[in-house]
Amino acid sequence: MKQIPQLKTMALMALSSATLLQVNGQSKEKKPLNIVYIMTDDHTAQMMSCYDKRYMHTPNLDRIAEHGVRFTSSYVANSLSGPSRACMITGKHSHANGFTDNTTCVFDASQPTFPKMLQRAGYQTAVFGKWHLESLPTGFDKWEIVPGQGDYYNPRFIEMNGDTINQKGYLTDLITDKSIDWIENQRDKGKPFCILIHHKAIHRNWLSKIEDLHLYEDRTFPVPRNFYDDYEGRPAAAAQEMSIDKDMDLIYDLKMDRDDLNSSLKPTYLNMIKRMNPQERKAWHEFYDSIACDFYSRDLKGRELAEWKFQRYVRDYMKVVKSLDDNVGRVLDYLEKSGLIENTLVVYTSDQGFYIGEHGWFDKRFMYEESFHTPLIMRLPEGFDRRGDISEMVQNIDYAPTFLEIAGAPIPDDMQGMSLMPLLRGDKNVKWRDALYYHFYEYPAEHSVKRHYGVSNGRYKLIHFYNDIDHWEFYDLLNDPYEMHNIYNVPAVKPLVEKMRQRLVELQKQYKDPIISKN
Ligand code: SGN
Ligand code: CA
Repeated sequence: MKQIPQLKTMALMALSSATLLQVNGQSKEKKPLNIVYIMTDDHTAQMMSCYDKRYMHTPNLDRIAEHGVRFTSSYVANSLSGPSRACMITGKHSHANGFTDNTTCVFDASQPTFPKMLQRAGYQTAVFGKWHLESLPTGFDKWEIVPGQGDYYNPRFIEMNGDTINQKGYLTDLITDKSIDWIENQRDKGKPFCILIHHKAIHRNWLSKIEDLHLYEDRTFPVPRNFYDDYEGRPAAAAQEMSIDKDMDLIYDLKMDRDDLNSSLKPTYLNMIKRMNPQERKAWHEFYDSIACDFYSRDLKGRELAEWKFQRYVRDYMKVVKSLDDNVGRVLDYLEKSGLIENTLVVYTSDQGFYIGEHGWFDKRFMYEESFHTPLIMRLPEGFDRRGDISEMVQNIDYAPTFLEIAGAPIPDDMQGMSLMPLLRGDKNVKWRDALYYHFYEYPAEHSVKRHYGVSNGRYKLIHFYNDIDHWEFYDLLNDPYEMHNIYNVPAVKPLVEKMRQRLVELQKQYKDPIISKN
């Protein structure tokens, strides 16, 4: 076990009901900490006002950060849903947990995961919502998941007995209802608990709640400064198929449907609309059909069309965030009202970041900042005084060891993440990592993002695209935060590149990634 004995003792103390905690000068009985882990899908930090004020206000997410911490250098290990979820529950990189991509993998559910270890440490565990690991959840006292990507409207849920049931309502609301109901009525209240609330929101194709359809329609946003990227010196970026201009489907993504028009994704879109009840469908058509009528009458071309698509995309995305933020508010209100908030850690994150027009894109996958980064904010319980920003580089493999330390459970030696507890406690002289490793595998596949691995130390980033390409990129994030200039071949930076290449190989060896870079 790699846990420092002193930390382990402190974590065990958290479980002892006899422990006294000093709060506002008064001694209080210290109860074991509960964990409420809320993870959304494709929610990027640009769309959270606690990170970025350009787009929208997210008052409830901001509540989490205000009463706790905001991680400013939070990253994923492999920017895709299933892989991120596998990294998160195992505390291991993709090659080590076996779930490298969404298209070919089935998660080996017999392997050790933090929910199983929390159960052994005396916790009640539950997960509701998107699971996306192909095998069924293990290590949970209660689970109810959506099949695959899930449906926004009147969705299907898979229950623990294997039955698939249809439910009425909007998915973000339903996942929240089920989660609150489990905490309030179903769990064993004699035990601490850990609940994973896994939303489908804000995943493509951004179907908002009917009540929120009208929102943000009076707002227009400047396109990001690198919206018109020419991908010079970056052949993998040039080869992608996730461009708002070229690949975003007018019908499926932007809801500009008309009876006489077709697209490859139109049948999928129509199936989604079919899930709505007649009133919902009517309101939907009333809203989008007039926009479509106006759009087709204008026959936009070139940059005008690209920028029009960007505005529609941003507005629809924000509408889905709005109901997510409302539902996060419902969870926080419930925890406050029930008094549970005092000894509950609330974590909010996403399975990865997302492009909001940067490089002209939607989607994720690349090790470039917008999709390598993922939001991470935590509302801290009583006794944790740390507030504000934590700038150390953290990764989604760190969540599992963090939760184990909170529960006073041993952290297995082969877990590759680091517990965030020293950062949350504000320990002085914390010895933290100086670089992060990343590896993306899903290619050939949708959006055509080539396989790559890389290392980032926050200032410099080295990426190797491989498989049907052999191409290196090197970025100076301080001078080129938008990653527009690949300076890999600039002679003056050669020593820096070599240093980062060494670090990359060290990390590949440390994490035992069989791909170890040869160059
Ligand atoms: C779906 C989406 C993709 C998306 C993947 C992975 N296409 O296949 O745009 O990249 O999911 O997303 S769609 O036509 O079905 O909307 S992930 O977050 O689940 O990894
Ligand atoms: Ca995702």
